[in-house]
Amino acid sequence: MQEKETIAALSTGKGNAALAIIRISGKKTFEILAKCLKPEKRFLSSKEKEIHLYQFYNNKNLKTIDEITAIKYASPRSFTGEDMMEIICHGGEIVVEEIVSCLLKEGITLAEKGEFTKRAFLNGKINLLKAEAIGQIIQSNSRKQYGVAMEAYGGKGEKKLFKWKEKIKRILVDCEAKIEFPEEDDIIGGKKEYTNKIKDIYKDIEKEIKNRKKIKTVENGISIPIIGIANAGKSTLFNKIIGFERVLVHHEEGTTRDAVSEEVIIGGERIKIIDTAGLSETKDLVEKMGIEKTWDNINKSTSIIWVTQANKELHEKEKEILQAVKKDKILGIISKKDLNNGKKKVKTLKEMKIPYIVVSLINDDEREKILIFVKKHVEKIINKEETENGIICTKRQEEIILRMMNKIKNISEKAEVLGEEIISHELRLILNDIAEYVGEIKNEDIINEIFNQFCIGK
Ligand SMILES: Nc1nc2c(ncn2[C@@H]2O[C@H](COP(=O)(O)OP(=O)(O)OP(=O)(O)O)[C@@H](O)[C@H]2O)c(=O)[nH]1
Ligand SMILES: [Mg+2]
Repeated sequence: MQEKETIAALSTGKGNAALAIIRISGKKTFEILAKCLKPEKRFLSSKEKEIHLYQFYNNKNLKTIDEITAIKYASPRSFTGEDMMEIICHGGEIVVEEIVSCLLKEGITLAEKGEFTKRAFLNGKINLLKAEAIGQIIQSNSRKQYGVAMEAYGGKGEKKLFKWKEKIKRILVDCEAKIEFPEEDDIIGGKKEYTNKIKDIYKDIEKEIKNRKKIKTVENGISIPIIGIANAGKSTLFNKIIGFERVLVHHEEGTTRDAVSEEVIIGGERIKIIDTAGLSETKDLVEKMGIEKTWDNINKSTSIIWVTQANKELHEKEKEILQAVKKDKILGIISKKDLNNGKKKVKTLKEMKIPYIVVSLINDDEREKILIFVKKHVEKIINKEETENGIICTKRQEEIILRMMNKIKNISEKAEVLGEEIISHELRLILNDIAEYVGEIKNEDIINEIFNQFCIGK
C-alpha cells in the first residue's frame, strides 16, 4: 500500500440535518483523533468496529465542539483499506464545519471528490466496476438506473464480461490451431463453427447496447414543463405538484415571467417540473423573453403538461401549442372545475386523444389525483415493461462495449473472407477491451476521470 495523506470529508449531504457523518482515512487517523476525542482512554482502548460516545473538542482552546459517536476501522478491514474513522455528529452545518476545520488544523487534508472510493479501488478493496456502481447508486435519477447500478454492484457486469472473455479465448484457440494446422478441419472444426460462436457473442453484446439505450432516456432525469396561456393556473399547479408555495400565483395575467423548476420524485422517478411564463400577445419585453423560454422548454422536452381552463374557449395560443407538440406528448389538465364543468374542453381533448383530468386547483384534495395522472404518463415514457436491466451503467462502459461490438460485428460479417491471422488479431484486441472494461488495465487519466465524477466524501 502506498503512503498517502490522511484525508477527511463530510460524507452525508450538505445543509442542516439531524445527523452528519464525517469520514477520516489514512495512516494518521488514530493518532490525530486521539488528540480530539475525550475520554482519550476510551478511544485508545476501543476495539475496531465498535461504536462509542465521545466529546469532540478543540485541543487548542479545550472547548467541546460536539458530543459524537465514532467507529474505528483498522487497516485493512475498512472501506478504503486504510485506518479509518467514521464520526457521527449533530448535522448542523456549523458543527460539521467546526469539526472538519479542527481536523484540518491537526494535519488532515480535505478529501478530493471520490477519494475514499478511489483509495478503496487502488488498495484492491473493490474493483473498478464496483467503484463505478457505487457512483451510480448515489447519482441514480430513476429506479431503472438504480436497478442497473445495484446489479452492477453485485457483480453482474463482471460475470458477463468473464463469460465473453472465456468464449473468445476458446474461439481464439480454435482459430490459432487453424493457423498452425490449416488442413485439419475435422479435428478442430471448420471455420463455420467458430464464426457461429462469434455471431452468438455479437448478439449478446448488441442486446446490452439496446438495454443501455432504454436507460439513457431516463439517466439525466425527465423534465416536464407546465405550459398554457396566461392565468390558466400553471403556477398553482406547479406549487401543488411540488408540495409547497414556491412561486407566485395571481389573478393578473403575466404573473410568471421566468421559467422556474423544482425536482420531485413521482412514482420513484426524479422529475424536473418547470413552471413557465404563460403564452400571450404581449408588448412587455421581459414577458416576451419569458415566453421565448417557454417555447424553448416545449421544444426540448419529451412531454408537456398543458393547463387549460374549464371556463374558457380554446385560445389561439393554445392552438399553437397543439400544433407544435405531438398529441402523445401532451398531458392535459383542465383547471377551474369549480367555475365550470368543462364539458366543452373535455370534448375537445377527447377528440384529440389527449389524456386529461378535470380538476380544481384551489381544492386541496386534488393533489393525489394529479400525481397519479402524471405518474402513469411517466411510466409510459420510460417504458417500464419488464426488460432485463443490462450491465452497462456508465458512459465509459458504454464506449468500450460499443467498440467491442463494432469489432465483433466486423469479424462476424467478414469471417468468410478474413484470414485466421486477422481474426485472431482482432479477437486479441477485444480481450484487451475486456481487460480495460473490468479495470485490469489501469490508465491513470481514466481512473481520475471516473472518480472526479463522484461527490466529496464518497
Ligand atoms: N377558481 C379557480 N381558480 C384558480 C384555479 N387554478 C388557479 N386559479 C386562480 O387563477 C389565477 C391564476 O393562477 P396562476 O397559477 O397564477 O396562473 P398562471 O397560469 O401561472 O398565470 P401566468 O403566470 O400569469 O401565466 C389565480 O388567481 C389562481 O388562484 C382553479 O382551479 N379554480
Ligand atoms: Mg404563473
